[in-house]
Amino acid sequence: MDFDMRINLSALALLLLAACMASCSKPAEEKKKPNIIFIFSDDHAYQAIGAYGNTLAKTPNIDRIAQEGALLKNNLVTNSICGPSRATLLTGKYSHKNGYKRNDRTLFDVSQFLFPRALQESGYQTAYVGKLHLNSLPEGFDYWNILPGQGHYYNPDFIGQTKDTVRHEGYVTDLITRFSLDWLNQRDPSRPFFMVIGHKATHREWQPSVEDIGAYDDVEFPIPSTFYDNYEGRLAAKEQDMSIEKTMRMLEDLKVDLDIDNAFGFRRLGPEQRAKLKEYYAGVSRDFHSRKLSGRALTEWKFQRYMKDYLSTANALDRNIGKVLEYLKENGLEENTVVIYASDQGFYLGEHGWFDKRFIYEESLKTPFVIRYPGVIKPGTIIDDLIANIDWAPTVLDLAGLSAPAEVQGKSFLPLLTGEKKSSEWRDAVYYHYYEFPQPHHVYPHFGLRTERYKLVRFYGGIDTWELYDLQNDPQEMTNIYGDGSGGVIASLKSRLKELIEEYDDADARALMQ
Ligand code: SGN
Ligand code: CA
Repeated sequence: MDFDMRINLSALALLLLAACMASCSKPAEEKKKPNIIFIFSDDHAYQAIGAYGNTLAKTPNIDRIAQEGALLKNNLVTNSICGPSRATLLTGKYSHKNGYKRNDRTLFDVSQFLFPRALQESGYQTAYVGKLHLNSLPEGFDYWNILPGQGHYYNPDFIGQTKDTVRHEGYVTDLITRFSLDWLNQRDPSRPFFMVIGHKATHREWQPSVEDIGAYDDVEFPIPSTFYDNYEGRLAAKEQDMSIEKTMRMLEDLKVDLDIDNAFGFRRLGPEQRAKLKEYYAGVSRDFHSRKLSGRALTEWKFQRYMKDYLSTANALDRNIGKVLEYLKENGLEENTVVIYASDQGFYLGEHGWFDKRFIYEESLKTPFVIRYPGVIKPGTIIDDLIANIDWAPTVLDLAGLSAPAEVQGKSFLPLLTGEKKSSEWRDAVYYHYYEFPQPHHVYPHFGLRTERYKLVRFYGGIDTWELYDLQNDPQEMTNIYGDGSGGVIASLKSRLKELIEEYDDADARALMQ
């Protein structure tokens, strides 16, 4: 072989190598990292979403995420309340491990492992916009702009990175979306991003955007079959203070005879918009007085009004999710951006006669979760497995090609979403522990577990009761069969419960099980 030929051969080899580097399949970690948007609402019940079976609610954009991706049917929270759910989102740990058990003055410990920080360290740009509700400022985010505490619906204040509290004109759901898209516009397009869009909607007191008032006025909502529950055999359920009949307030919640000009939230509005809401609720009040209702008719009227304001508030939420989806499409980001929509917990829409959350019962234990990742998650995927909110952090890390440290208590369900893992390889039970008592809503602390078929619960802190439900025969949890000779089932569920208490190292529950 002469010299020239040798040079040509090496040049050819180099060319082949270069071509392969450009087109041969790359190892997984070299694949382009996806952008991830986690849209996180507040108190938005799965029963209020079209994709979860509600035929009256208008949620086309949430439904679209589900149709184009996956819907989790059993996405359970581990402590059904706002701050604790957010602390679990950020840490992948139970409340007793991340230190945030209640919505009180606890300062969330930001020195612990927070998954957005791990994303940052791996090159992601990160942002948090909207409701955080953790008494601490965001950590692990390059950009943030948050609501103080619960925030306001109309002309809300935001705390930005200069730590100043600034009032912005507009409706909270629109503003949160606008700030999120503004940040996307100025990001570095050469690096992937992760963003939490944290909504206030649909939290009490359900104050809709002016453009959505009256959106459900023509709808008569079906009364849930458990609406007149008498709580027999369930002491904690009997002693709660979260019923539509007794707890829901005519003034602040239902806006009957509410002095809109001076009322909390509404008084922040400018005169023009305030006048529109004033007129609308004056009509509601007139209608109410003309009916002269009492007893069940009164409670049912309250339920109808509750549903109307709740779903009208959710309309802006869904519309704004649509704006985010549209933005991704217009900017060529649709293919490589994972979009997640979830709520911090479930909520009662009249089931058991209630609003609010807290209980381990199905409506507040389960929260909606839909996710779209084109090319990776098959459209129309339905996941029945028992997912818990401790799994959200490790799943997002997995999407970014990162693994969670040992202290994270959840596990990634990405393999379930892609079909790489079968249900039989997943967990058989989710552990739950709720603490906040007595205020607000007087729900006794409790812990327990939910398996595919059963739910075993122990209430404590003033009462000491056990409850057992067979969800196959009693999906609405109306009959506590704990005292009914279900001995074998109880023994095996209690032993599984003890195992979970050990696995998650819950000292308070361990002491109560002695
Ligand atoms: C407020 C509400 C309660 C609600 C908590 C917690 N009362 O206190 O009804 O349970 O927030 O909600 S209100 O009169 O202020 O509306 S959470 O979603 O933040 O956990
Ligand atoms: Ca909440």
